[in-house]
This record gives sequence, C-alpha cells and structure tokens, in this order.
Amino acid sequence: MAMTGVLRPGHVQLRVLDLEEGVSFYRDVVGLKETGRDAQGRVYFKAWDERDHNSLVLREADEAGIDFLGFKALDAATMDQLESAVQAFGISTTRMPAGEMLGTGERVRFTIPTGHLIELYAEKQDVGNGQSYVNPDPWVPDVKGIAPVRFDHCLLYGPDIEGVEKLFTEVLGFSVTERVLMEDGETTLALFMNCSPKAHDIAFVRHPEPGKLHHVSFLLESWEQVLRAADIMSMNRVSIDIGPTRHGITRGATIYAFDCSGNRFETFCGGYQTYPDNQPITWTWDEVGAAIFYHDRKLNERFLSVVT
Ligand code: M3P
Ligand code: FE
Repeated sequence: MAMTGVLRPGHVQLRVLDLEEGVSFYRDVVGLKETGRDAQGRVYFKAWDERDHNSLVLREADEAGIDFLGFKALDAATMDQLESAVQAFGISTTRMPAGEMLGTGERVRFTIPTGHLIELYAEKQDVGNGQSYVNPDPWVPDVKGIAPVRFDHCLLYGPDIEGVEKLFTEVLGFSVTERVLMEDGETTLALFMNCSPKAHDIAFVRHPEPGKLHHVSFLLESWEQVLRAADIMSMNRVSIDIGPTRHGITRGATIYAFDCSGNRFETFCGGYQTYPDNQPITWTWDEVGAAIFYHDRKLNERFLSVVT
C-alpha cells in the first residue's frame, strides 16, 4: 500500500460530566470495548474491529467537549519530519512522553489555527480485534449496543478555516475532498479533508469560538446497521439530533445523537472512496441544505449551532 505520512485519526479524548455515566454510555449503548483505566482516572475504549489499544478516551470534567484529537503517523521518523514541518510553518510543538496515554508511544502536540489541540503519534499497542491474525472469523460475537467497527473522523468548529486548510494540505499532507461556500460564493464555510482513501478524515466548520467539537463519528458497515443504531438509541432514550438520513456531502448515511454529557456523536455508513487524483467537490450556499441533509434539503438550526 502506498500510504505514507499521516495514516488516520487514531484517538480522541472527550470530556464527560460524570465518568461512570459516560463509561456505561460508550460501553453499553455505543458498544465500544473498555481497554483500560489510568492513574489520572481516564477510561480508554476501542471499537471492536480496531487493533490499536484505544481510540476514545473519557476524562471527567465540569464541561463537555474535546481535549485533543490524535493522528497516527506511519512511523517515528515520519512523526519527527511532520513535527519539523509544523514548526517551520510557525506553530510550536510539545512532546508528551510514551506511556502518558495507556498503550501509546510518544506524542507530538500542537494547537491548530481553529484552536484545537492536535497530536501525532507513531506507536500504539496492537491488542487485536478479538480474532486471530491467522484464519480469522469475520466478526466477534461478544459485542454490545451499536458496536461500530471504528472511530472514523471528527468535525471541529473554529474560526480560522484558511489557516487549517493551509496547515493540513501544505504541511500534514491532507487533500480537500469537499467544500461548502458561504453566501458570498468565495469564503469557505465547511472544509472536508482526507489523508486516506476515505471521503474525509477530518472536517471543519467556520465558527467564532475556537476549539469546539461538533461531532465524533463512528463507522458502521451497512444501512441496516444505521437503522439498528437508531433503534438502540430509542431503546436507551438517547437524544437523537437528526436521522437516519443521508448527507449530500460525502454521501454517508447517518444519525447524529448526543451522549449523556451533550457531546454530539455520529454513527454512519457509506461515503465514497477517493484517489489522490480526485477533484474536490464544491457546494454552493443555495444548496447548503441538501449538502448537509440530502433528503430534507434544509438545515436544522440545532445542528449548526449546538457544539461542545
Ligand atoms: C458529516 C459527514 C456539515 C456536514 C457534516 C458531514 C456539518 O458529518 O460525516 O459527512 O456540514
Ligand atoms: Fe461526520
């Protein structure tokens, strides 16, 4: 495989208002596997088909939201090169020692122009997906709840969209896959970028307040699984924001809902695959409704304004 550089969004640390309530929610309703707890009291999870030790970390705090999003780099040399490039771009970096997060090697962290804390790391302990690397079965029987296959992407809200576009495309090796324009026909309202063949690995929406989280997204394998996720949400009285429906952007079939602390999360399937020679897609302001919710063709005010 020809993938180099940044491989994927690998971990996200979220703040929850009540840790044990958050643990029950992500374990029993979302259906992630708990993989450990650390001396700081943080709780670690992975989706069943991920092999790395963790992809979601919960920390108890007085306010919901995102602490940081980490991207896995190909190897330590790649991480070092990317760190130098981020510094040359004019952003200072710091290092977190190996082991500061369970099962995770050294991390490089820096604040991006939208105010979010982003990390790069190269090492995370392979704990497997519950199947052997030799003659595996296709899935594991002991899953609970919605049981997504992986953590897929985040949508972040913050002010300097031009700055993050420059940083991610010129320094971190991402490509723009889709863009939504504002009423003036020029300014970017929303930006979707990938570092892989996925339709997006990270997305940003312009917003006056820095460092905000719109949603953390988890991948399901079929539309039937998306419908089943909505059933599980209703059974558990989870607050659904919208869906099941489809995005025009990326073509994913989706549900947005809120966790017990008000952090929005998405469970979705589909979206197209990309190659590096794909041209980006542009959505104009007059079609922004269909871009975001293809069936309703209109925006729901809560979807654009509620962030943590
Ligand atoms: C997604 C997705 C917005 C569109 C969001 C799209 C907020 O979350 O996964 O494709 O404009
Ligand atoms: Fe999404």
